[in-house]
Amino acid sequence: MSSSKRGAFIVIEGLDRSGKSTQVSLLRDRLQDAENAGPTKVVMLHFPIRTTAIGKMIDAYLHSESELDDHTIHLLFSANRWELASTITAHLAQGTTVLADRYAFSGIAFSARKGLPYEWCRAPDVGLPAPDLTLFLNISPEVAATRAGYGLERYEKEEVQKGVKQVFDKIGREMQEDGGSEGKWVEIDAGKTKEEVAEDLWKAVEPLVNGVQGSIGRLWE
Ligand code: 2DT
Ligand code: MG
Repeated sequence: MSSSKRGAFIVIEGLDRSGKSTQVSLLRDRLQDAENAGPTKVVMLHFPIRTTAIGKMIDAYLHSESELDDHTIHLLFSANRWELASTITAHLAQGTTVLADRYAFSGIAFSARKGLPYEWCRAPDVGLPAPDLTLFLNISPEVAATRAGYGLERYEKEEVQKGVKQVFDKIGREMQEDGGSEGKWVEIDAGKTKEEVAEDLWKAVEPLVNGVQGSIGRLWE
C-alpha cells in the first residue's frame, strides 16, 4: 500500500437471519487472503461490543436481564460505538482494513422502530468515523422467517424485524440520494445462495482491499 493510502472501513448491516454473521466471517477470511498486495491486515468488530462496561449493560438488556428506557438503551448503543471510535481511526491510519458487523444504521433502525424520532436516533452518532462502504444484506422478513429459528434475545421476532426493515430501507434511500460524508450504501440480495452472496459482496469490496485515498469521513457531518 502506498503511504498516501489508509485502510478501508467496511460495514455490514442486515436483519437477523440475513446470513450476516456467516458472510462477515467469509469476507474477513477473503480479505486476509487477498493475493494482490500480500495478506491484508483486517480487524473485525461486532457491534455491540459486549465486553466493555457499557457493553455489559447492553448485553444484560438484550438478554432481558434488565429493563431500560428506550432512550437510555439507544444512547448506550451509541456510546458503545464512541468507545471504539479512536481505535477504528487508529487502525485505518495504520493501513488496516476495519470490518464492522452492524454500526450506527442498526442503532437507528432498532430504536426508530420503537417510535423514537428518526432525527433524535441519528443525533448521537453524528461525527463517528464514517464507513467507506456499507453493505446491506437485503432479505424480506418473510423469507428470513423461513430460515432456521431465531435465538432468545430481545428483538429476535418477525414483528420486530419487519419494523426494523422499514427503517433500514429509509436509511438506504437517503444514503443513495445523498452520497455525502457517510459513504456508499450498497444493497446485496441476501436471498441467493451463500456462495452467490459471498461473490456479490466480494465484488463490492475488492476495489477497497488495497486501501483508499483521503482522510476518513465523519458520519452525517
Ligand atoms: P447482534 O445480534 O448482531 O449481536 O445484535 N442493536 C445493535 C441495536 O438495537 N442498536 C445498535 O446500535 C446495535 C449495534 C440489533 C444484537 C441486537 O442489538 C441490536 C440486534
Ligand atoms: Mg442477533
